[in-house]
Amino acid sequence: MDLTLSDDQQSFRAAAREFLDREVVPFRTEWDHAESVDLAIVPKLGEQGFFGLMLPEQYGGLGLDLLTYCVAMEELGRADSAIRGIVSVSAGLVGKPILAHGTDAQKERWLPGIASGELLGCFGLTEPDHGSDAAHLRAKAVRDGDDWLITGEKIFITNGTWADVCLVFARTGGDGPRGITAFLVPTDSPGFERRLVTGKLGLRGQATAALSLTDVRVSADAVLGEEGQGFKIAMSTLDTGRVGIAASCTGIIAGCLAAVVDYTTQREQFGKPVAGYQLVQDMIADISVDADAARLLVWRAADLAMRGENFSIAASKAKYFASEAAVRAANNAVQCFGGYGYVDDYPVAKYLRDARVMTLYEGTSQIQKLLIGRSETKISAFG
Ligand code: COS
Repeated sequence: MDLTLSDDQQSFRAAAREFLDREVVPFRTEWDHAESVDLAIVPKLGEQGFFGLMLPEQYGGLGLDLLTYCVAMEELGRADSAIRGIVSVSAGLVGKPILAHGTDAQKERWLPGIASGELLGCFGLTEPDHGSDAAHLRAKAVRDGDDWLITGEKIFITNGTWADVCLVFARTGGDGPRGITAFLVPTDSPGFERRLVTGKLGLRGQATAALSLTDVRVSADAVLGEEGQGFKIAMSTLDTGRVGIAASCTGIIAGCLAAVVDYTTQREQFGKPVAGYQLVQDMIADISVDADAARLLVWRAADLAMRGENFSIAASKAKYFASEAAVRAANNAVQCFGGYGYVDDYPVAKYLRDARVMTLYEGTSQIQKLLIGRSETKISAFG
């Protein structure tokens, strides 16, 4: 594993940072207060290549690798996690499984729009009564001639009210993971209702929704992959999703480090910069080590994936460590800023609020630990 980025990857990072510093960073607080980003940013993110980064050129993508995607996620996480979520859900949780499991017709229909940002996707797995226990979800799809009728409830769906297509996981067979099928459902289908979830602690700029499907009719060509393979599609999609979350957490930690170094080397108390106090350097050192360790776990997982090896557990380790570290780093950053860290004049309060969800979604820290524990012991603690 090469621990340095290639020239192309470094150029991509520089261009991404320059774009985000210009188009996102100056507006992130305003969007956070408004509880919505300005959606005019979406096609600009598309033009910059964020949505199509890993999609092939034939669909309007850049055809780049997972490590470069992680670099993009890190930069997006540093700039604004709300924007990162819009990109990673549409590109990573919808575009990527369509590319991996879709028919040519499905790819032609959805991928060019996803790559340009003209279309947004959302990922309909979590239900009100089935979060961690996704294998027992209850949304149901029944056959009606050649069509399917889908009925069920989904919750905490990023991009939910904005998305054009929802990757819906619904039960088509018996209980458990083997009875689940994935469907690509246009969100303007009759019977597809969505409601904004408001009052979130963080990620306020992105739309999070509750979805309600009542006899939503889709034709047979809406099935993604094979019938009964939906859970595997969801889990393998989340493997890469978790690497992306971990990368974006690395961005939060790196952003905290930059903000803290900048502030504490200028802010004076008792006649000298607060960075000169050992107790402050103690916190800065912890943030710095967390940034390096999180990034290395992300790159290790990406490297395994790019070499075609199983990377599920490496993804869980990266996601578990980086998300916990992001919360820790943001909390330390607020401490270094004192009272100024508690208000929106500096980025660290938002980093802390945005970081908090990272240990919850795409699999809680506890789920990641149980996956790691099962892999080590060969004993499942689930169920
Ligand atoms: N890639 C491909 N297939 C996978 C997989 C992966 N990463 N993980 C599991 N599978 C397959 C298994 O191989 C198994 O296949 P077979 O039926 O052929 O044996 C099947 O899926 C069931 O797997 P498993 O037995 O591991 O399922 P469990 O119900 O024990 O555990 C957990 C599943 C709890 C790990 C899973 O439900 C999970 O990750 N939950 C968290 C969900 C989540 O992240 N939600 C957030 C949604 S996005 S905000």
